[in-house]
Amino acid sequence: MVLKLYASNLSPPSRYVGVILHEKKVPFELVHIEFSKNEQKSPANLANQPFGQVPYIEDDGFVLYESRAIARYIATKYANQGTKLIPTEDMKQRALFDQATFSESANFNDYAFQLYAEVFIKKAYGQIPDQAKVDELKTTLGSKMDVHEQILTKQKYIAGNELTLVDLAYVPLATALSDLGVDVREGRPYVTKWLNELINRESWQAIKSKGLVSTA
Ligand SMILES: N[C@@H](CCC(=O)N[C@@H](CS)C(=O)NCC(=O)O)C(=O)O
Repeated sequence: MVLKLYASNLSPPSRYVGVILHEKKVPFELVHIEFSKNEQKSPANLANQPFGQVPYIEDDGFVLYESRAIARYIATKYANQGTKLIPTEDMKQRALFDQATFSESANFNDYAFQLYAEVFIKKAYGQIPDQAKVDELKTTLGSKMDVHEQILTKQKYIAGNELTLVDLAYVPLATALSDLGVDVREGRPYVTKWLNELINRESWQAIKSKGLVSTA
């Protein structure tokens, strides 16, 4: 049975899962969840995602939520097709990949998502962003991105010299923020080179141009 992705185009983690499915050449059926109707909190969706959020997947009766866990599952299940994306052979490479995974969540996503929520989501719901909070988040995110810049002077990608799932996790939120006028590339040549390479990948270009759409 074809894999089902429950997701919204407004959701950066949903778009991340779309990118990974594309990279791994896994066809999927999109089940669009309409935030304006609060569909994510319907009894059926809460039964699958108890926090009432997207994305989640259903794969032959197996339900999984949390975008990074979904990405790992897909990259592991389809290890022999598409882009590799997880170091499998070397224990230390795998540990560095884990380090990068948790670091992306703590040192990028936590601040970048709060900023996205404060600016984009509040505006979408007719609320006024708290400018002091926006400024504080921009400063903190900027200092975290300065550390990313240092990391990328020493290695090509976030977990080492090979592209992994972690690099692609940055793209949906970094580009959404750039559209809102907060470009994490600004003044950071190594971050710029790294992010531009990811943005130019076919997987992101497909999601960017068509949005999340069924491919099965
Ligand atoms: N850590 C989760 C985050 C999921 C998340 O925050 N989803 C948001 C959209 S980006 C959502 O469904 N919000 C609707 C709600 O909370 O009601 C992941 O990576 O999958």
